[in-house]
Amino acid sequence: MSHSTILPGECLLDSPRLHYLPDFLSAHQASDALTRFSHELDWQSPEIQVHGRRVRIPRQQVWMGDHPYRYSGQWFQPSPWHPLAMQLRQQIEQHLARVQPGRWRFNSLLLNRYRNGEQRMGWHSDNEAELGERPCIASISLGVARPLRFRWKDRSRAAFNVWLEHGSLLLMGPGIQQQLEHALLPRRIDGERINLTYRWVEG
Ligand SMILES: O=C(O)CCC(=O)C(=O)O
Ligand SMILES: [Mn+2]
Repeated sequence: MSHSTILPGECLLDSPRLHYLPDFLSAHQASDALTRFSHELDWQSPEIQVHGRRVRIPRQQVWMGDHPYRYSGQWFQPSPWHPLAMQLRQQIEQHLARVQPGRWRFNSLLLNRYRNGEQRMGWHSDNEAELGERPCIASISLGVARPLRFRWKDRSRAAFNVWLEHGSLLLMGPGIQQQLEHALLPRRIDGERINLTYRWVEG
């Protein structure tokens, strides 16, 4: 049986696996989470080193988890777990345990906040050494829908967009970070969006 028949939602790629569940959270749960995270977290726009220059990231972020995390060559200390972020982590883990026991586990979370369509994240893959050999990442989106653009590193196939809707869950399975890059490009879209990417970081 293929994953797409076990797990509700849309299997966008089978191998490596990219799976999209549009209604992972109810509309009410998603809206409540958007309000709470935008008000209750200490959002920061740190400076990072890009081609030898210090530039402020064009979005806000909060890192939560059990270990320090390296991002764009810089180490970040995690904030304590917000109870709602922990609850959503358990909701994802319980959902995945039913379909793939033992495969998915998360001890860290990067939250990104894009206040408007100008705010963005450039091309990258989440393949830092501390994420392990074949990282699995679960990503919840809240607020205005925006497209996450994917491209193959070897350009063997066409780039494509995945529109990440309010309350959706995107699962990036083993191989996705090795074979593809992704970006949240600027768009003429009004409204705020918050994204939660749950990861496993080796301690
Ligand atoms: O905002 C998004 O959906 C993308 C976030 C992302 O790629 C990341 O946190 O590594
Ligand atoms: Mn990413």
